[in-house]
Amino acid sequence: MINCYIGLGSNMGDREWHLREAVARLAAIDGIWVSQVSSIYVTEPVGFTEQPAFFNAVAAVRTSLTAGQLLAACRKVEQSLARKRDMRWGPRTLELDILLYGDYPICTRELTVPHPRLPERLFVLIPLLEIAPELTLNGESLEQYRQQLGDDRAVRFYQSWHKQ
Ligand code: GSY
Repeated sequence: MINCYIGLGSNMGDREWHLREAVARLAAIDGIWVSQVSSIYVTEPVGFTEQPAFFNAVAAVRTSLTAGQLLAACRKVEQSLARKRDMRWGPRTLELDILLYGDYPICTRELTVPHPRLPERLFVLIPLLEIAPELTLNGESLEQYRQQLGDDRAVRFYQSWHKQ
């Protein structure tokens, strides 16, 4: 069984519902067990900035799937939620990114893990730190990466995953 982390993002339609439904649909797939989900954060768009704010979260999953099978499962969930994305960096109903697949580095045409932009994205680092503060990447703690990025006002707590 491999411990993995999946980043979730949505900035179209009912953003909270997209994240919650994506986690439920991932959990319904054979070979995927969702063990923890971070809070939901409302985050300013990175890249193309003239688009609505994102909701972001990170899920910890245990899986018996290969990385390729896990990627296919993520794509299936995106498509089942009618993923819309007209521009490469533009708005999307749902994006699922495999951030880490155990300790394994993966570099194929479809998938690079650890996710190459993880260290520079506060909208990933902050929810990931919330559920896995002990993780390191290339010998540096996630907290060190977060501190190097400095100003974190673009990533704000929105709601706990488990609502009271
Ligand atoms: O890579 C995920 C899509 N994405 C996001 C995102 O999820 N959150 C924020 N804040 N900015 C983003 N830019 C892109 S592209």
